[in-house]
Amino acid sequence: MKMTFRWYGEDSDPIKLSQIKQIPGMSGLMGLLDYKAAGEVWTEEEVKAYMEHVHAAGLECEVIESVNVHEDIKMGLPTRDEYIANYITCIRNLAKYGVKVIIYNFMPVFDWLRTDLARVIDEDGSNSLYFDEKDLGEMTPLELVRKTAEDSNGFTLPGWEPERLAELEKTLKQYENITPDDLRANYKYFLDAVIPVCEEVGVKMACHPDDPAWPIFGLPRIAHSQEDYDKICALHDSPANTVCLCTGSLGSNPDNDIPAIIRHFGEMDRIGAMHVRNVKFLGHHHFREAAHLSSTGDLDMFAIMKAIYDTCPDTYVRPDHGRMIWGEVGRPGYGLYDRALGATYLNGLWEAIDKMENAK
Ligand SMILES: [Mn+2]
Repeated sequence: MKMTFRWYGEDSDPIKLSQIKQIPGMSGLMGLLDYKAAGEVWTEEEVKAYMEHVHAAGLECEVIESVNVHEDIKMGLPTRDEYIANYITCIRNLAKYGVKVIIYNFMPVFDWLRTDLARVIDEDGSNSLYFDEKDLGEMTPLELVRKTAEDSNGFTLPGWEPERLAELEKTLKQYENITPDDLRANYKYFLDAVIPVCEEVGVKMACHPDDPAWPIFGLPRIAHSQEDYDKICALHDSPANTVCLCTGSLGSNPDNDIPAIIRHFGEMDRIGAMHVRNVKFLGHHHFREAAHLSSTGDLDMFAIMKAIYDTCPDTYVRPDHGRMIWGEVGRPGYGLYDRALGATYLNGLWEAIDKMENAK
């Protein structure tokens, strides 16, 4: 297991690489070039400069997140081939500088969604990301986007880049006639093009789940259960076609047994990376994010780390969204303090599991 940390880059993340380096047991980043729009080429010069900067701080960067798939690819438009060619160039450029895993998603229009980015937790006065479908029911997609932008302390959320949302209504309309099976067919077209390149250059594509783990605004969503991921793995059968198993995203639906799903795909050698965090269920389609510690939420983090240990022990792990604590002001979900606590806790669970297994 390699413990890693999501970082948005020197210009848009208030957290410094030197701070990340001081978190015990941190091997490196799950990095990204956050200024890149979906469909753009990440040039070799840009990737090289980024990697040199990260390495100079004593950190690795073998995992890259958010090489976003252009909407035309998801919708299967004739222009998709040009964007797929750009995607392949990104894969090649990233592989050249040591990237082993690329995390992406195939969610139409929206990346993760919340109805409140700073819900105060009564027990201790911290705040965390929150979702209540009842609140969503009264909001149009456009209103939700506007509210999210206003609430995010001036930072752009992943997948919420203003340029992507300028034509939101048009895009929503285009999706009205696209069924989940259509979306899967478009997904297969994409995988058939990129996975052979990944095999050639030694990169795994890791698909992040829908978040929350059910359809939103009537859009087709195809990555929020074990059955969904079985279908995705079957679209292009290759060890390079893998899952980014995000415990908090899949775990937003209590029907998803997270340790069992990790074991299922871990045994298939189809877990490219793990995002590990906890959620607290508050009702039907109603949850908030919690500290990583098992007892503060509803996921069993020991069972999750044990499933990783048993079935995919060499994978990359990062603490996922954290709460905002100790007065920190930053990007919602991506503060330094609570994620550092999360990483330390997960490393502690790992050490205990490892020592107990070796003492047998
Ligand atoms: Mn995640």
